[in-house]
Amino acid sequence: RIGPTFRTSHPLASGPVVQPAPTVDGFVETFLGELNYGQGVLLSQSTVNDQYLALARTVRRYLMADWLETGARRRQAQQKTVAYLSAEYLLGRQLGNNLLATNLQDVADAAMSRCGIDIASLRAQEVEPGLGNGGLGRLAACFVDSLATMDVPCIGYGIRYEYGIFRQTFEGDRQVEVPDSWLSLGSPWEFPHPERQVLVHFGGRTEEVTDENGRVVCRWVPDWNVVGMPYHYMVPGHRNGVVNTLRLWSAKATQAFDLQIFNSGDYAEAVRAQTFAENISKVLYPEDSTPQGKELRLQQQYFFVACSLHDFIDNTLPHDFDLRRLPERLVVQLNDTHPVIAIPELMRILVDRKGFDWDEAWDITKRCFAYTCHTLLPEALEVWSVELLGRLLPRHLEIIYRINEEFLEEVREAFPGDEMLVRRMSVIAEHPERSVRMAYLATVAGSKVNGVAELHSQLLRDKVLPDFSRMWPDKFTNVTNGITPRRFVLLANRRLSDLVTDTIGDGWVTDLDRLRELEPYADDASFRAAFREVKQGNKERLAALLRVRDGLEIPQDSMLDVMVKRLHEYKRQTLKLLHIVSLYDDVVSGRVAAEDLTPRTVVFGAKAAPGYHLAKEIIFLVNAVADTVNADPRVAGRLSVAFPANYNVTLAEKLIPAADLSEQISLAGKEASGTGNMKFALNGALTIGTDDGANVEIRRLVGDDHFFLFGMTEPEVERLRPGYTPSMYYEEDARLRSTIDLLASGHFTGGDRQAVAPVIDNLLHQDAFMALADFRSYLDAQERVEAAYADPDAWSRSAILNVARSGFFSSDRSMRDYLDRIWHA
Ligand code: GL9
Repeated sequence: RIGPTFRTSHPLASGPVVQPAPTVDGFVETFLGELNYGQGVLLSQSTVNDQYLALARTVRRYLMADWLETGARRRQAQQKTVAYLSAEYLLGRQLGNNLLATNLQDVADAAMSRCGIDIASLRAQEVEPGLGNGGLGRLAACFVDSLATMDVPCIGYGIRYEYGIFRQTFEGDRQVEVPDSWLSLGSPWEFPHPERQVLVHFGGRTEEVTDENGRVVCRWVPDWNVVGMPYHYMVPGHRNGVVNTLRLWSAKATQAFDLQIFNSGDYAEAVRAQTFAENISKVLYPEDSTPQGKELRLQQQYFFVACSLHDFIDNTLPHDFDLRRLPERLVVQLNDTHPVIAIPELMRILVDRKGFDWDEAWDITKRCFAYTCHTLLPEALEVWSVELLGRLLPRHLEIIYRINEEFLEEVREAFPGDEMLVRRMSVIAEHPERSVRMAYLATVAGSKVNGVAELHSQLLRDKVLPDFSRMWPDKFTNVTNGITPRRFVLLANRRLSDLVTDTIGDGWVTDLDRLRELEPYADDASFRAAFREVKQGNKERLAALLRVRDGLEIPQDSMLDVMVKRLHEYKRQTLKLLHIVSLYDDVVSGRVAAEDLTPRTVVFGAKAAPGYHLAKEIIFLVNAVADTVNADPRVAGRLSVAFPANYNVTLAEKLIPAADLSEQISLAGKEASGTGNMKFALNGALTIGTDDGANVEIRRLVGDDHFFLFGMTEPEVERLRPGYTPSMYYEEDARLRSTIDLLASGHFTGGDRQAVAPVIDNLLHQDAFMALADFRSYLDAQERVEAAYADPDAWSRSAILNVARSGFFSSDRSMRDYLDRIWHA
């Protein structure tokens, strides 16, 4: 039905793709064309959504020319391509970023005002694609941005979820999840390519058959399938004419389903079967760090991985490509364990479909894959039960068994007589049920395994995969995470960007180390004053937004203290809450006069996984404390708490540039890296943080004097762990006792003690992440913060040095590290 590719020598077929003129006239003409012929409305009849869609499609036209040219150039060049496999991409809004990348911002502003349209209202119309949970998904989005900016051939592969991360609302202070139907008003940035669709199989059984050469080969006889439909997103480099591809797969029922509907007496049942197929890409799992082991999730993983490998091997490489040379043309980066099923899938393609013998296929496979681990929490390492995997992917299970058998032979050779070690290292776990350890499979097959910050990579070697790192010390490496300065400085913080560019030129945007040139200006009083004006402007912008978005009032002239990240016990939002309650307690108990409090506004942003009960209780408590504190005249103008709902990339872009203080207070050894921490430092907030994740590197770079360190170190945590008794801290620290007593009394919950019990009981009797042990040290550090904040000149000097010394955290640098240490592309 789709027909062959057009092959022609017609002169028009070899010319460049013509872009609309990058002038106000050209832009207006294209915009009106899109509005009239694309949307089918007159300007005089158009809604804001019509105008937004037409504007987006106008920008898309400019990008499309570069996308087509980049694709043609890449096909010619035959370079190694990075296939970034990620179940999540937390892209954020596209319009602003794409205008910035194409340098069309001013043209678009002028063009819209010529049409009598306020472009700001169109920007606000965009619903961000929330196709990720948090840091891991946002990291993937930063990485593809950097690779385009560096002109590295990369295809980002993932899933086009129909529903992204849920929209968070609060009802009676409790989180309520609303489905995120982000596609419902139109999705101007994507375009499907049905000619690249892929068939994906599931279920069934395997059998041995004799092939035409008389060899006994294995064959998978699946019993159902779905079609993967690719949707393309353009990933523009920063003003370099490069546009890379993000290829997201959507599941559709195959014709077999249609036929079944046609032939079936039970029409309704047949349609249900169709829905079943399309469920695969229906919704993003909102779990964070605690995989649920659900069958649909494994279906999603295999679905996008199978589509992506097929797409690359059969539709991207030249038709006559010799697959023995695959590692010269492809490197697959596995973003966590979610896409690890790609390893047996590539083996299956090579052995079962392309006729390679096992050893050769294994050699090729090992050279194609590398694996990034993003966690240290043991419960976050994915395992799939053999029962489920065998039922859904019987051939893959066989392949995994054989990989494991040969690997364990290698272990026995390297460490003879150590059967305990063999059992520990086996890809197949026997308890509590027989299951496949995906991180182990990735480590066995991957050419490299990396952690995401120095400390994390070290702990990964020492604690999570110690046997593997002993066997293959050279396999392990570190690449510290990074963030794109385009979105998180240039786009999010126009005021700071202008100040920086006026001072040192604009080279920093693609060479962030040049921010170092700002260092001398930290001692320049007029620069510090300008810097404070930038902060003040960003605070006012935030206040205006929160007023209309959430009906929240945040006082000006107060320290903006921000803790935004997923809600998780290890991140310790409760420690922050205890701090707030202790400040409040100081005033209401009369120990401290309100005038002596440093005026402080604490802003939280956090979603809890819908099934994570304790996290949801913590959200409730934060909201309850916020209500009480904000309504109490005794602390008015001195302490306030804001918890805007539905923290996402769009809100982050407004919050982070306004922050004075960045809260990075996880228990040491638990936060693999963090990336919010980097965004705050680059936007001139000072960090109060533990010795954890990338905080360690931030502190080393910005200097001890410009970072508020507190809490136990990772080894101290491990030493304290046996017999840790949180109630001891309650007994011994009067300030902590008074704080917890006030919380437990029901003061913040209208006298309801029951409502606070889950959080309080957990803190006093479990406290798995040792908030009470670090409480005293945290309060001391907050006092140092207050003392520092009292001297605006010293504070802004520190803030400027944070900016100047954080260039290392550009994701461009992360990408260089991946290229040098892992991809060799
Ligand atoms: C995470 C880690 O927890 C973070 O510390 C790390 O910065 C990011 C990116 O490497 O990866 N791993 C993980 O599962 N999440 C992370 O943020 N969780 C979510 O993305 C929700």
